[in-house]
Amino acid sequence: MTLSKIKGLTLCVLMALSAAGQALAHTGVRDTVEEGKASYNGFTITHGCNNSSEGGPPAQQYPVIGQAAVFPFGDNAVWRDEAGTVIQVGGNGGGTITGAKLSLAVTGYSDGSTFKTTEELVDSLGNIQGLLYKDGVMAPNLNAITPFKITAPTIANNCVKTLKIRIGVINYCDTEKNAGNDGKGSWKSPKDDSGKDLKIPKTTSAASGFVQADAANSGKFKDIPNGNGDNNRADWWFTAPYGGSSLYNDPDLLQPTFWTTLSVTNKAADLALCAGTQVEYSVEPSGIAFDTILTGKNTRPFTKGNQGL
Ligand SMILES: [Cu+2]
Repeated sequence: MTLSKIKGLTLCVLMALSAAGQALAHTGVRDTVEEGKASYNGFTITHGCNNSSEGGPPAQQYPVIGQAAVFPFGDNAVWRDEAGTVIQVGGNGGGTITGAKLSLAVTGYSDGSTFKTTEELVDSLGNIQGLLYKDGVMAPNLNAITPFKITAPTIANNCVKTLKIRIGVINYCDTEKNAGNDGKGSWKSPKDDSGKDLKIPKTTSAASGFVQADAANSGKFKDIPNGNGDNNRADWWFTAPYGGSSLYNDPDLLQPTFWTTLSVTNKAADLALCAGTQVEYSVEPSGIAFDTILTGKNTRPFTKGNQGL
């Protein structure tokens, strides 16, 4: 575990403690889905971006200014059993689902409440494998949902009670950054799609006198000439991609175990037919999926170049 991840965890623990009754949460998926059903769903953004120097205590949170997601699909789907052992790459996960290959029929919503623009990221055959949300900002002390639609596969294996669909999600915290230039240069206040500064609701408390520091006087987050700290360009909500990734391999940003996860549940009637032990399987996008869908070009303006993002 790296300093930056300890740092990030500390922020989450602090937040969980300060918000009574609220579970410790990273970016997740709003609703579980029953097998075979379509779901108008969304990613849950439960806190803003961290801002601190390497190894230092979290200073305050900064706005999430965009998000990208890559879903498992077809030949890029890595199927795992409950122990995490890979069952199959591509195909139907050794008979886990009824279809020949995984296709979630991912669709973006045209109505973005937090981020004005949603783009569908497609492969060379036009299949939607990812989504990019941009042109907006989430005030760091609020929460947000970024919408998407999928259709859950039908589970063929009656002993699989839950199929955990892991999605590679990135919350962006800065623009034109990569592993090489993160921590250098200034942090620029978020802009809308016409280049105007975005107004961000302030968090204040008359009782305690708390005022979100950077937005205190203007209602806008001001540029920070010395940046927002190293490893704070984005929050990655996935572990090292299977098969390796040439774009997403920064140990400072990769999670030790966490994935943003959509749970697909099997029907009770199907589970009643299981003669053995009920298990949870998972499926995730491979390194190839990350490298071909969340390319530098597809993740502008948050990234720069096409290596070490
Ligand atoms: Cu978190």
